[in-house]
Amino acid sequence: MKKIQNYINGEFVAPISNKYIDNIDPSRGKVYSLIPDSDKEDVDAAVAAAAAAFPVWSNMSKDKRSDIMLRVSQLIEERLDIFAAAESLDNGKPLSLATAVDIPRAVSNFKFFATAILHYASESHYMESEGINYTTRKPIGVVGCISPWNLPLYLFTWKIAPALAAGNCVIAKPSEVTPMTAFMLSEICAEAGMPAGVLNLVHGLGHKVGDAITRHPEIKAISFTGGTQTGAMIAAIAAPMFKKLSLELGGKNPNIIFADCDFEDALSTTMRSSFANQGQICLCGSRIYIERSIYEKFKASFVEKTKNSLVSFPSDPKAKLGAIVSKSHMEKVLSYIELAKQEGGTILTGGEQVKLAGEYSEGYYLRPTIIEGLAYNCRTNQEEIFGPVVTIAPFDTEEEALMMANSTQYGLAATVWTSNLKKAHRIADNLESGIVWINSWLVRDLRTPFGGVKSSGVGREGGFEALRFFTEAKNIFVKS
Ligand code: TXE
Repeated sequence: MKKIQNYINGEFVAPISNKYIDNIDPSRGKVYSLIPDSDKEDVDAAVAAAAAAFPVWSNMSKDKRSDIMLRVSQLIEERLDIFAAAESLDNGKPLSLATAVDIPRAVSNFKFFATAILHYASESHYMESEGINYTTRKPIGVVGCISPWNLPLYLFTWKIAPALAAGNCVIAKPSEVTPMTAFMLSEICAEAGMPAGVLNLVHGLGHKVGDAITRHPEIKAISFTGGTQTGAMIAAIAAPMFKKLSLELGGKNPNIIFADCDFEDALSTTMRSSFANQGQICLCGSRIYIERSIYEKFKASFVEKTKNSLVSFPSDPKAKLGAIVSKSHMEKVLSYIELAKQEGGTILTGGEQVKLAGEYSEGYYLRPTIIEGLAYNCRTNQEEIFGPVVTIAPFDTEEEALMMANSTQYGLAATVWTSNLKKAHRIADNLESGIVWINSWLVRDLRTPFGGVKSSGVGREGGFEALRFFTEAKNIFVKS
């Protein structure tokens, strides 16, 4: 059985404890590889290597750093099919999705930040008759990147690429649920000529490795994507140590669909925003509010399309939904469906497990689920489910739609569907949300600020925002 190794100081090493954790293929419900069960000692070794490498990497010319990172991007692209197959196996997502979205985005993340750093400039502020201020923005040193299981290589590279481009050395921990493609990336970094110690991967459990990264005094900044509760724990530890923090947390995103929308576009995009990646994307819309005059029509078409969405094994080219990432997560999603029933909801379609035949009979599959008849403020409509489960409800006025949309503790993303430009702007302006898509969903321009408000997080990723996060500003005044 394949054994994943930590990548520390340019070498593949076993965890010091020599203990491993099972890595499960969710499409079959079977162990298929082993992950290092690392401890604080492994993190300490990684930090020592990163600190030693920092002078080399941070003093290397931007051009050279950029070249190495572009080479990483190229090597991932050359192996796109192998990476996509590994991602799909590790996570359970359809192979078609990993091939079209996850791995190409990892390629883009490296390419984008490798070139962004060449354009990153710092400011100067001239003061008439007094002098001039100029600002330098230098890398922080050793930084930590902790990523989740839903878009494994996509989100992992979204963090480490800007950190590396800015000249930092990185201690990275991919999710223990989906570590494979990050491991494969470490093989590529060595091949691309990245100096030893610049990127270090320590695999293992959140409460051990993640916690050790959070607590390590030499790690000065932490970029985290994951659950809101975990984010709160990290903040509680890191804040008194005055670490820089970027937290991209959960969402409970509203889709607001007005009667004057392009119906077919709203419908097909809502299908994607509800069930892409089995609903396990922090940007998925899970509360769908539809103007009453088109409610019944929208509901009928949405339910019909959802019933016809094929749930199948990930390598089935016809699969619209693959496996849920783990047994425990599937059980969590099922428990929310039970809660919805207790809260008075009606399951319009789905609501149950799907049993596939043959080798996939033990896999974790759920039918996409639509629920109606729930109060906007019940738990099902307030808590993040993070699965292929959405609720629908009618609204009568803009004010009512906005009130329901803004009623949760979250504020990550929202979609608004209307052909009325003024209304679109008005709603977007009043949504408590870090991101609003009008007549679209998940259109990503890597230059834009990405992140949420309220319990959806702190700070923004993307473009120069990410480069600013991964650098320290110093202002220097010179008297004239
Ligand atoms: O996330 P965790 P989980 C949400 C979603 C999901 C819930 C839990 O609702 O059901 O979070 O998912 C590491 N110190 N999202 O359990 O635990 C962990 O090892 C430091 C939303 O997978 O937050 C992993 O690498 N690190 C989300 C990473 O944190 C710790 C994506 C995320 O794991 C740690 C995923 C600790 N004490 C889940 N405990 C999104 N917004 O994209 C765990 N980790």
